[in-house]
Amino acid sequence: MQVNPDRLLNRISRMNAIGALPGGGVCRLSLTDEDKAARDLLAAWMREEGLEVKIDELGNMYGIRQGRSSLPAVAIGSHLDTVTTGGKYDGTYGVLAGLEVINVLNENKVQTDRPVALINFTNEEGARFAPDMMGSLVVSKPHLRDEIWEAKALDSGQATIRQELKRIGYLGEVACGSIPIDYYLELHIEQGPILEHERINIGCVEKVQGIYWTEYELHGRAAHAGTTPLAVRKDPGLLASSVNVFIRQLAEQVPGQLGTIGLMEFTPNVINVVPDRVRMITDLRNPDHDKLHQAQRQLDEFILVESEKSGIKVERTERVRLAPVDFSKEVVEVVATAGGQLKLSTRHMVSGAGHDAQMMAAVSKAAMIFVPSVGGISHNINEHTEPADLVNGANVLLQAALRLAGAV
Ligand code: HGY
Ligand code: MN
Ligand code: MN
Repeated sequence: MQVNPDRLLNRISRMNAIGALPGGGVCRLSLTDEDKAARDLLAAWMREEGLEVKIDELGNMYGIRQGRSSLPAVAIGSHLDTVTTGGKYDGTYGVLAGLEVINVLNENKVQTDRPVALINFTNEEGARFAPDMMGSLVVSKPHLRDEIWEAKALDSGQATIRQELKRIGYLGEVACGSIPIDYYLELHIEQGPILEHERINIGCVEKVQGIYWTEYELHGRAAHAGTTPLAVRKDPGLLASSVNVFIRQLAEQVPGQLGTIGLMEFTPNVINVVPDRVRMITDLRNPDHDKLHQAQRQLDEFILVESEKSGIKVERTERVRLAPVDFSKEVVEVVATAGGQLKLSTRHMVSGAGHDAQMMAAVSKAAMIFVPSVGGISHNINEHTEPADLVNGANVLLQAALRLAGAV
């Protein structure tokens, strides 16, 4: 039993017509009209496959294929939302490969012991609303529902999650975390250079590194660029730039450490005005939690000292605090075995990117399957994975799902 390559690739390109960017790539920010259109298309495909479609309170979408027993499900999930410079495969590939697996089960009239549930999680990217992996976070921690409902968009619109879910018709009634799931599989592009560099077909992901997002509002004093002597300036732009340099030095000094500032907004953002305010969100990552915590502490210490020196007032908000997560050894081995049986080369690895699987690992036995990314590029409209690799990954997903669901 194999997946149908044309059907999988056609669905991916049909889905990527939604939010398509000129020159390739996709922009489907969470809970926008593009996200709604993608959700509606997936729901139609789920129904075509005879799945029972459920929507929970965070808008997570479930397509459930009944099994012979009422044991907790084997879930296959990922996300349809993208970053603003999204590629064709980040998230979309995993959701539609999961749909393809269900399509193959149906056309071969396979009865599984366990139900199989296809999931599209809300706001995995965190590009419009923080935190990222939001929908799966609330599935793993339902008590966070009300707080997350009130999360405001990072853009000027400031719409809340609940308002936007209602607006696009995906404020579901099913309680987050109420659908019983024992196993969770996520197929994803690696988004890094390792598999391509080592010419390996399949990554058996056993861990996801920790992620800390911290928002800083730096308040200085707007001033004339031409008349204000350096000594009297309170320039938050200068402080923000020194923070960026500090984060890179930290990353170079601390083993396994990465640091990025992808969001930095100047106000009033005018050529000849020393900025009044800078808003930035730092992204620190490390597979070692102690080192990550230490790096964050050093960063905060640096900002405190430098801001006091320059008379800048700092407002600090913790947006994401995710410890590294180990996946289920049992499920990782199911993935590795499936890859081997398909005569594909495999290697165990750590994920640099965050994924819904790291949330689902708290409430189910979870693991991920990676396929190579050309040039290791992602969160970039030039993201690419070869069709043969896309098909390999989907076939490993199919075999792993059959094994976990107890195909008869
Ligand atoms: O931030 C991440 O790693 C993921 O793409 N949300
Ligand atoms: Mn992703
Ligand atoms: Mn992503």
